[in-house]
Amino acid sequence: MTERTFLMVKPDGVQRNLIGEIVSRFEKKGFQLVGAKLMQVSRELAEQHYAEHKERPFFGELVDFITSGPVFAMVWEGENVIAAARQMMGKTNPQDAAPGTIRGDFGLTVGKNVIHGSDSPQSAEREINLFFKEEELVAYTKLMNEWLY
Ligand code: 3AN
Repeated sequence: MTERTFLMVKPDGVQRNLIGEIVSRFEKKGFQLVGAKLMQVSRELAEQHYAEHKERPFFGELVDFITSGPVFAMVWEGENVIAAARQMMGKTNPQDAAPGTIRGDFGLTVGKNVIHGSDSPQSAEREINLFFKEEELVAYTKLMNEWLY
């Protein structure tokens, strides 16, 4: 089923020049980029984005970190992209994330784990709408056979 998901290179990933590497992995997998921007997240947006973690002890840390420098926000489209992107990201704690995953290859600590990705169709829709306006998303057809990716 074709879906859309929200992915974001966090401030540590941007500072460490990992945007290209991360975009490249999703492109090569066969997913399609439909929106992207380098941006500074405001405290208000961060608090909305992480609302479900409001009661967690690390909430303040989360908001401080995601607002500490620019992030690279993206919307990706493709077959089963929400779950597939989570697999490609690896486990939340990079120490548990398998080699070959983004967090397994590039992350060291749970607080600064390089990338965010929506965990369900509901969060994907909510997060896409939080970060992007409809006109910032570009739907287009790739000119290729379906088996050539
Ligand atoms: P994921 O990002 O894999 O969906 P969540 O939703 O459990 O993980 O957590 C959201 C974010 O909160 C994570 N990306 C991580 O940066 C941060 N986080 C999770 N657990 C901890 C923790 N124990 N201490 C500090 N930060 C945490």
